Amino acid sequence: MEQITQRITQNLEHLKQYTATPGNGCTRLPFSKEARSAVNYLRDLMIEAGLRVKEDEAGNIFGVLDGEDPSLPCVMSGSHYDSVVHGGDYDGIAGVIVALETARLLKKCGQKFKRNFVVAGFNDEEGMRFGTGYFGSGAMLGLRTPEYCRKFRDKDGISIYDAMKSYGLDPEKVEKAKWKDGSIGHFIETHIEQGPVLDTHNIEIGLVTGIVGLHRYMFTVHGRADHAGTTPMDMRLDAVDVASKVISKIADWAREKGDGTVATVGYMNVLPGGINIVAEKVEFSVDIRSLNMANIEDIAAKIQAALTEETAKIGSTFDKETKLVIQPVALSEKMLTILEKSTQAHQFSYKRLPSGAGHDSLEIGQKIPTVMIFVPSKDGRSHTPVEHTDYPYFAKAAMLQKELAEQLLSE
Ligand code: HGY
Ligand code: MN
Ligand code: MN
Repeated sequence: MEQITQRITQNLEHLKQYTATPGNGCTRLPFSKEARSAVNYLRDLMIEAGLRVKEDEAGNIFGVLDGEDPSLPCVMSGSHYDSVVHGGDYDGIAGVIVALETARLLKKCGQKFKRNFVVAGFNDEEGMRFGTGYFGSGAMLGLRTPEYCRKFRDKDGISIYDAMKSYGLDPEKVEKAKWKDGSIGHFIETHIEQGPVLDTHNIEIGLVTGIVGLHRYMFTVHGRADHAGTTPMDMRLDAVDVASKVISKIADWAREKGDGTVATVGYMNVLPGGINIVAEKVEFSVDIRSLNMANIEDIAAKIQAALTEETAKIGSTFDKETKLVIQPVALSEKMLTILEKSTQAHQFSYKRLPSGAGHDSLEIGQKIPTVMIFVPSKDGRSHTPVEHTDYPYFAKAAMLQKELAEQLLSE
């Protein structure tokens, strides 16, 4: 356990430097130089671990521990290497390192398994830059096309397509990232919980039963720029007045569901943004999540109706860009049961729980038997520089992953 903890610590401590905001959290956006540096380091680690390395046309990196029969569906484990802005040092990337450690432990068994074990480092799970999400894991499933890459832009108007080209990838070939149907038999992901449950109850391991569904939108409310002093209140087309009337209701619409449904306005932009100018435009994001898709659809419909009503009152309009719609997913009971037995044998404290965060497992679990292991987030904090998890928890997850993988690889 000591040695495992030490290797994981060393790798994650090294990765902390690959951020665009040193001293203010991890900012490792897709197709950035920080992403490139992190992938280069992952490549070195995979080679050092004796894995066969390949990078695909979507910016994903894979390390393969070859089995006897590579034609059999593989066992894959991993997570994402990108981050949010000013995020933590463990979200995603820790799962890639735990998967790599799993490969090291499997290799140390000294036997050749029937199937390949594949370590995956996915690109752009967060959707932080383009508002979308699960770009790399979606590409692996054949869900990303050149048209998709052209459609979504970041705040500077740069499309995924152009960002890929500047990174040295050919977006016209993004569909080549698709793995053959049936070639991935099982997917395992370790991730920090990013919530308070494990830490509050002093529990070491979370066995994730399911992951929430999500809707993500970017709304634009149109108004008219006017002088803030001379324009009478009843003559204004004030985009902030309209947007704020609707935004102020969204959190309560989620609370009213009373079942863990959440809704967040994380991004707002007022244009032209002058202290003495009536707002011409307001852009704002909405992220709605629930294990019950009907709740999400209901809140989305309420937002649409409220914006229609409020803009009509002042004779203006609004636009809605749908960034992401994904169903909730139930994770593999077969793999959960195997993990549960291992966890009990090691006498690790554990709890079954759902995930309020989306993950690559949310995308992959739509099609492939998938399981997630959570480790505690200190004070339940994440997507912030204070995000922290004690390293021994990652070692325990790696030990559990290795035992699960051993069983699945020998089937
Ligand atoms: O937003 C999320 O749930 C995850 O961190 N991508
Ligand atoms: Mn995240
Ligand atoms: Mn994550």
